[in-house]
Amino acid sequence: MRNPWLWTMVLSGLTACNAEQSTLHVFGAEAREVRQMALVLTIGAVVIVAAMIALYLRALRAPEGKLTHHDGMRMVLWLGAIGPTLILAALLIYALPAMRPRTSGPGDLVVRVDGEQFWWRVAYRPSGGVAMLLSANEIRIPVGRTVAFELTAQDVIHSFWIPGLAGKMDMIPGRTNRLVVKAEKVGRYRGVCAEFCGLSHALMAFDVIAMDGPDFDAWLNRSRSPSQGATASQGAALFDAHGCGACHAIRGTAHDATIGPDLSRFGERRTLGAGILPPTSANIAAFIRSPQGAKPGARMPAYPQISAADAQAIALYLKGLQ
Ligand code: HEC
Ligand SMILES: [Cu+2]
Repeated sequence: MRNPWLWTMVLSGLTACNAEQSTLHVFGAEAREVRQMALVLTIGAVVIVAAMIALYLRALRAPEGKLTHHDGMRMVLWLGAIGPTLILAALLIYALPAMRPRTSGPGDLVVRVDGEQFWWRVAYRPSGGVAMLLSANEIRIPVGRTVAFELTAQDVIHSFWIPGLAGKMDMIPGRTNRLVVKAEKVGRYRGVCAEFCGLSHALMAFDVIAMDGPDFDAWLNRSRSPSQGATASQGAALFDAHGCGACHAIRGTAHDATIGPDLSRFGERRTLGAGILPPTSANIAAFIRSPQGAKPGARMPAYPQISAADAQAIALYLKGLQ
């Protein structure tokens, strides 16, 4: 404890680690491979650096003139050319299998995710000709089943990264990239956008909820039906009156626009504004009146003309959508 600053730095660094968004706490085979490789690389680097230090100390202690020019050249050849070539070749051979794209079959669940400024459009496409289901900012997947993410973007390049599940994959306008994963553990994990995409790039996250297979099927079936809570209320009337339906969809109502996030089951989501705020009615009301206050550059118009009480009523209505 001689240097309190050092300890403060180390400890505050550790508080940034949590199991929800971590490459060390994995719940998928691909992420496990990445972690394994990082471990091998770290150990290898430590061994090499330790060996260099040992060599350096030996050289310091050796009597002058002990090393001939020939010895020096031989060392450069081994440590500078042959050694690195062998190490890099071994690493390449070790890493090649991990680069093989994972295969997915016709029966797998396909989830299409579009990167938007600054949120995620999610579409589930189960096999067997079952209708597609739209959602946003939260992705549910079944444990133990292969899930193929089809990733693309509407505006600029984003990157889809669920550290606990797999490596990063770019989302590129006009192109569909595939990321095939299989979750091994039930739980909630966090994903983020890993490619700078504009003002609110750092405010673009999502939750991944890995569920038991039967729970997932039941959830998917339930989600297709009209949104519960979409009944006549003051909030519903205000939602209609202010034209929110021009951009948002709520299943079971007349609103089916796809410009903004689908709100059909908004009340079920754990976050507001793509992973950034807890969805309390106060936060939702503030977001409606000033989306840019929470997310600079957000593509939703501000509604300062809506009174705080009316915004609260809309928030209550939205929270009830399941
Ligand atoms: C011009 C299109 C547009 C209109 C009109 C609009 N929104 Fe939005 N809304 C968006 C976009 C785009 C986002 C995503 C913002 C982001 O996270 O970057 C959004 C996000 C939201 C969210 C957060 C959704 C989530 O998953 O966290 C809520 C809630 C919301 N809007 C409610 C409303 C309400 C209520 C109104 C009417 C008063 C409204 N919106 C009008 C485009 C619109
Ligand atoms: Cu992004």
